[in-house]
Amino acid sequence: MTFVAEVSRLVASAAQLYAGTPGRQQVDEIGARLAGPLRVAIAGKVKAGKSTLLNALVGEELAPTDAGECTRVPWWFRDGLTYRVTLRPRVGTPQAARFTRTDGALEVDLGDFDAGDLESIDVEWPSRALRTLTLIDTPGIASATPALTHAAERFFSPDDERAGPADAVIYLMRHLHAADVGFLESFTDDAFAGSTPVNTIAVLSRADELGVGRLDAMESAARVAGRYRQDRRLARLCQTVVPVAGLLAQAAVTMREDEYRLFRRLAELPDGELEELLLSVDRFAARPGPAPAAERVALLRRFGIFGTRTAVHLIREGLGADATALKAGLLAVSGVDDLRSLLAQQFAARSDLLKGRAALLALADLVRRMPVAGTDALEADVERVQAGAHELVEMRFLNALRSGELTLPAGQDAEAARLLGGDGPDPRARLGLDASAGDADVRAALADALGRWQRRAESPLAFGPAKEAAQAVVRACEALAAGLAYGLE
Ligand SMILES: Nc1nc2c(ncn2[C@@H]2O[C@H](COP(=O)(O)OP(=O)(O)OP(=O)(O)O)[C@@H](O)[C@H]2O)c(=O)[nH]1
Ligand SMILES: [Mg+2]
Repeated sequence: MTFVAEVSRLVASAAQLYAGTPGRQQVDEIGARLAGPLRVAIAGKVKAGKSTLLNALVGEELAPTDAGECTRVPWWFRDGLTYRVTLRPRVGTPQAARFTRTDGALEVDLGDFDAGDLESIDVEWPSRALRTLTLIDTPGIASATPALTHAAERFFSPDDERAGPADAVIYLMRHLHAADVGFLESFTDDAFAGSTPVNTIAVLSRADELGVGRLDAMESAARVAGRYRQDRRLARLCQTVVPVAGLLAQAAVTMREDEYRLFRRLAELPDGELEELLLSVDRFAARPGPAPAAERVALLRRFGIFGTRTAVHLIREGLGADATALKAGLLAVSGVDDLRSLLAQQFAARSDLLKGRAALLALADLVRRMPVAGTDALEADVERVQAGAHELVEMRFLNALRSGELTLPAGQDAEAARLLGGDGPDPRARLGLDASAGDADVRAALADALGRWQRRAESPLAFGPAKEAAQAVVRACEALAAGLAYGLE
């Protein structure tokens, strides 16, 4: 039985045990969460660019963004059949909310509620991007406004539930700061959510600002992100760190024809004149140039100086022959395409595992808080699955390797981490092969890896955790081989 099927079976027995009791609703919620899309929260300090990045990922300007402190309550964005916004108060029943969408972001009427009264704002929005991932925009941590920090803390570590509401986290930071490390530590602290670096990706956000709007800003940002990846503290806490210019991504994905035309006109200006205009926002607005000043300012506000410069550069290089081409070029430069592939590879591909693990934690928590007849046996079952599921064992070893808690003989760490799914769980990523590698190559590489790790697992010199890790790698290879035999590659 697959891991997720096993977890579903446990949820079904819990539903029977709790029938007719107050615990039943919680079991239903656990079941619904297991069946629904993976829940990914976007977290970080105030003004890290969380809402902007969320919009870029959804492909629409939905979440309000602002230069002032903006997101006061967690906003959930899920795919739905209709457009609907629901307010979930901390006390009392959820209520439908009126909303408008005039110039971009949603404006939600809170009615008689204060933001502080709400646990969350739930937005259902028909969207392809939200079909595989439910995205949650969260208030900033380490805010000067204690109420916001509390709102973020309440979301990530609710007192009544050990498993927090998010299955995975995209953590935004502008520069590495003690508060970021503190937050990631608390999120990845086993004592609370059983969370691990496997479900956290860090983003070096507002990356364009690192280069003060220069064309090579993203290259500077990539170097900084590279340094962060080498930072031991961060390596223990997240999968990887990638630079993203969220503002550019948000603007590019929602680019209009008139904006494209204005970029073309800017691209036709003589070099010196354009550079003069782009020296500062004020100049861009004040000096005469193509199109009315208000239109130019609106463009600059949406794309930023870096985005505007990049758009003009791409057009001049012949990479923006039409709006679609320019959009694709800008999205690639923004880093959001790379982030999207990482999300697919690291989160979506192990969605069942991450959701199943969250469901086990929630079940374990429920049976402890609200024991009823029969929950003793259920608790033991949950523990058995938690301890025995190969997918979870893999994840534990992967985390131990990443955190440096476990070290293997020279040179074996990287291969073990890869085979355990560190670069993504699909067979080619595990075997370190190109995505285009043929089946024969996959089989050959697998046989090779299996033989090598079997010898290591059985070596009389191997003992303790290193031996167990080698056994876990062998088991991972065997699972791959079984998958290939069934044509599941
Ligand atoms: N230059 C630049 N500005 C950005 C970027 N992302 C966001 N911003 C700007 O930064 C400000 C804050 O952006 P938000 O997306 O609202 O940030 P947030 O983290 O959601 O903020 P809070 O909800 O208040 O915590 C806005 O003025 C954005 O336009 C970026 O990639 N580059
Ligand atoms: Mg926000």
